[in-house]
Amino acid sequence: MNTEKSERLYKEALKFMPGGVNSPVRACRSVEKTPLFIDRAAGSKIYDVDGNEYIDYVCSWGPNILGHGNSEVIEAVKNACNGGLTFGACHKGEIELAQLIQKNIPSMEMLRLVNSGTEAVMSAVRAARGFTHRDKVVKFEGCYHGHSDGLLVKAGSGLLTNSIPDSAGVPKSYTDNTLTAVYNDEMSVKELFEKYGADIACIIVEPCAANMGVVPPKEGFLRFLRDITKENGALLIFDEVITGFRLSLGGAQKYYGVTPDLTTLGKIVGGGMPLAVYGGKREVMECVAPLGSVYQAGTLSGNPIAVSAGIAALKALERDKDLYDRLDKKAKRLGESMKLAGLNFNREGSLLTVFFTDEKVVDYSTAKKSDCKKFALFYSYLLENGIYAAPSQFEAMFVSDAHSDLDIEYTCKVISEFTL
Ligand code: HOZ
Repeated sequence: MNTEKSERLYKEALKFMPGGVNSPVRACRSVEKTPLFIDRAAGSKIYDVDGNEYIDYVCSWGPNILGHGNSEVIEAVKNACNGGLTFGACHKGEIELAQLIQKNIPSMEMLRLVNSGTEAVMSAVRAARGFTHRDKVVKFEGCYHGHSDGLLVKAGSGLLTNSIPDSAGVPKSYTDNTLTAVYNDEMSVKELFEKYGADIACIIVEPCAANMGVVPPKEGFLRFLRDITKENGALLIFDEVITGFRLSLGGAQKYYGVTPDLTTLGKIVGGGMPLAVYGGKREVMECVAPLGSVYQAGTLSGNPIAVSAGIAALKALERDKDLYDRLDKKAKRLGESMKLAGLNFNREGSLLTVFFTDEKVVDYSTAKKSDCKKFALFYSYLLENGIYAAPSQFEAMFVSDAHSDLDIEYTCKVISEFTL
């Protein structure tokens, strides 16, 4: 595989950006590789600047559920561009997108459009605190909720990948109100509520964790979180930045049948453009300015181009009644090939992660037992065989509707022949 041009560009990039990248995992350090520089992508494929073609299971870390460059999304974006790139003012598309979201995720009775998952989560937590007049937030070890100060505690994703325990630059006082519990462990949550119950504003959780690798919730875990928050006057926030419109059209809350008070969305909802959302119970959202005293704002919020992409993507998902079944079948096939190769993996819907530990991965500590050196070998093997996966043990493989049967069967063959 010739990657000369990528290597040259990376050297150049290193002069300007920390680690040569704009998001740490992309630096490929944990898999000891030079990042590939991408030239273009179409459908299920991604092409680097050296002309190598790969079947893409990163899908831009989730948004591309329809594959790259879906024609309806592209068309919508082109049309929107003709009308101007940003208004910083109200427009009709915002209402259309809000309606589409609410129709499919009815718990989002009122919502706000923002620009990134980090911003959505930060704002949702602020709304929860404002509504409850309480300060403490419960999060789970290994769950990643973006990079806002208060939530960078035992977070997954890039921090786990790069072995960064907690971020420097976050004053201790900023995380004093962040309590951590163990994912899938009810007792650890009960203990926090026994000790701090009256001060806990909310629990925030990835309903299916996907930033310590994919770790589905145990039967009854989300229901338990729903009950304990209700009993204690706290709110339940589902961070559905990854699972929203991914596990089902109604997100993880529909998939698992548990309704949170607040939800955050990102990735798919923007159709590949920077757009995210937070929302939920009307009475909570009415605390947000200008109705209430919880402040949150943004120049590019509701950006017309991003909104048009989101509308087109959601309409395409909504129209295609078999799409989620198809995704599930494809991911199931990939899982079968992993089984055939004797690999330990977790799968939920179209999200998968292979772990290199004999133990079942159910939380942060079992995820961390995975041998990252072995993962790096798996990653390189896939890449050499034209398969592009996330360069991190602690991220997910994403299946898209653009993956053809041929793509899947080829990938299955490659995976099933993997040996260490
Ligand atoms: N937090 C993202 C994955 N869960 C990282 C995305 C990126 O590096 O682009």
